[in-house]
Amino acid sequence: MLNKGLTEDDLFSFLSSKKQEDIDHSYILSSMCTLPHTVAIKAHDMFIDTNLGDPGLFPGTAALERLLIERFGTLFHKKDAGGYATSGGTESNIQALRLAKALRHTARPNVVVPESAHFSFKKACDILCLEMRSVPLGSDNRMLADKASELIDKNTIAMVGVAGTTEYGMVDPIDDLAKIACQHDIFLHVDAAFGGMVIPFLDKPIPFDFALPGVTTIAVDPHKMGMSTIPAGCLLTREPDMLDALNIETPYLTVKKEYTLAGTRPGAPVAGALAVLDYLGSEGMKAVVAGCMKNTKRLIAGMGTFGIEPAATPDVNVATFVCDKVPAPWKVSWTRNGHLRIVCMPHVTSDRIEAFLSDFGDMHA
Ligand code: 0PR
Repeated sequence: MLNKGLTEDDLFSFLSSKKQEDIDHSYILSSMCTLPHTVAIKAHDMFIDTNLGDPGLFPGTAALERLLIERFGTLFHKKDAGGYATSGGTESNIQALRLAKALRHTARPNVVVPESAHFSFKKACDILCLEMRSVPLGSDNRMLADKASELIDKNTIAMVGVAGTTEYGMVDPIDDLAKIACQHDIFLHVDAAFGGMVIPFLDKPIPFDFALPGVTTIAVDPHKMGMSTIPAGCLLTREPDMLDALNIETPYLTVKKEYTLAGTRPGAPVAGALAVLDYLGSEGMKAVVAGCMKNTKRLIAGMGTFGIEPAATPDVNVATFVCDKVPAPWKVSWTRNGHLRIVCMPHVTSDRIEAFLSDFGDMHA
């Protein structure tokens, strides 16, 4: 710690020098986060001092959290769904499995998870002492439902399906998984951290939500395609009071029990997330998603003109290619199979796609 504090000028010139070291979003093609919407920033600022960890002190902010859950419940065909605002997909996935474990007692619990699942499930299984059984993918990069079925036994407490996989942007056959979950009477958690704010707004939505009877919980992240400020995730439960199974006593707070993982929780990104949803409405979200999907298709077609093949036909706005090099200073990512991966987020506008294709063409020539 500094002995004598800095002047405000010195402090902020230091901070701005560090900010300049960050990568300009114009060149970020690898992220599932994006620039927050202006209304999210405004709402975030307004609620900057709020803590949902002690909701009795912030009843207005707590009401916004309930509204956010209600908006997603309605979007996911279960208006009275339960849930709460998490810090993102990792916390939602941990809490979903924690809930499954609390509701189903077995001596050696296991969970059946697709090979494509996000690494947060490894953290969840580690923390919760669950055996993780990996289900292989088919040639279309989707989880094989019949293989999942084969891995289920009397110690299986939950199955996971992904609606918008991190690496290839695929939606697992959630309808088939939901039927299997019903047959075996197990929990089905759908990780829609990315796809939950894309799929409902597609021209032809793919079934993935509570409209399917076997779906128990859904993770969705406003801080990805919801253009909120970070950190904003949501965990939704089919039954309104399901999370009560995780309650622990909090004697000296304004509420006497809590089921959340974090204690202190920021209200600001919750206000930011709701602000975007209510400002854009489903018409606005459809326009955002249509733009991202159009850019994804344009990128795939553009790469095709250089003889670069797509590695998958994505359901959502994640494009992958059989390609091993891109020009500087573009920031892309590489899947575990070595494919080039570009996420066409809202900040990746059609102009940025054209600029990338032009630089790629120059390098490729
Ligand atoms: N589930 C899915 C399907 C995800 O894609 C992710 C993260 C998570 C869960 C975990 O979410 P949180 O990171 O919010 O806990 N997907 C991105 C990834 O790992 C996150 C990300 C975002 C990575 C921006 C890099 C980046 O620049 O690729």
